[in-house]
Amino acid sequence: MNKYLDIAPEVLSALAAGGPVVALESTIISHGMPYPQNVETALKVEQTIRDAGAVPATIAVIGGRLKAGLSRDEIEHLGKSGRAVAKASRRDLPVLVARGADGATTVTTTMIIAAMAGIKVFATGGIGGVHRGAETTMDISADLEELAQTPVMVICAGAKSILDLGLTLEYLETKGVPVIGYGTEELPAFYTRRSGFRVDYRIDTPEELAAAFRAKMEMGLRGGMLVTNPIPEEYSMDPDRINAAIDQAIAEAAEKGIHGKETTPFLLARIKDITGGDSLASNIQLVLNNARLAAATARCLAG
Ligand code: PSU
Ligand code: MN
Repeated sequence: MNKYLDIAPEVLSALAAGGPVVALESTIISHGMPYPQNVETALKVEQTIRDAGAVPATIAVIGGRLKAGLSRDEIEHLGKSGRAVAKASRRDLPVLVARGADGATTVTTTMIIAAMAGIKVFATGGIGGVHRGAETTMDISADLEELAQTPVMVICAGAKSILDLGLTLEYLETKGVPVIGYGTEELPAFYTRRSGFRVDYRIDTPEELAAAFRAKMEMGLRGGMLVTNPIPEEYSMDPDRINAAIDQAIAEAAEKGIHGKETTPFLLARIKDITGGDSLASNIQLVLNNARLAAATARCLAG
């Protein structure tokens, strides 16, 4: 085992028995949602995974240790600290670990640590991607590069239209990342079920998700797989309303000169404020929905 990695006992025994484990990220806790809903959601997501017969492993960097599986206190600590905790992407891990610091893991670093621990399935809300205007800012999330190189299946609700969804799909195609629609031919756009962009393949069962991922690994093809699972209809938002909020948030970010790793957290927080918390309720539901699919898929991969 990697000398920097701590696997929680429950996670370790599940992995040793070849049982189903689902990784969860922590930037969604510290930077993606406000306190206390972030902590409540993180614990509810863990419970949802347990109820579905798998073991949750929330991932973070705590005191310089890479953690697969957090205690309640550690989740509470990340949730309370919020944006005061470093948002840890691939480039941040060396210094955070050497300093013994804390870090909230993005999709990128959650994939890295999950792969180190031997966890194959990871549930989250949304991934980073190619930002609108990337042709001049070059703002492309490290999440896309990680999907290209690290063997973890990421189950999300698509991506928010804070991103250029068309360019994000082009990038994933270039990097050889399969983009799957769960029960849909269309890429979901996080708060809404539709985006107007097609995914590569529609898959309708956890069994087939597991089979495709197993085939990818057994062929020795590098990288992960992106599963996009539409938000349940009853929680989806009005596209005009959410898109207006997103446009406003992007305009404010440009005005304020927000850039680099601050961009995504700024936009997420503004969208939540502009929509008066309705987007948060949808966000929580889609994460729970992804957790259920991830648990079912992890069980197929284990069985
Ligand atoms: N998009 C969301 N919710 C999130 C994030 C993105 O809808 O919580 C977080 C995830 O942790 C993701 C990270 O990996 O932001 C991407 O940040 P960046 O765009 O700076 O790469
Ligand atoms: Mn970026």
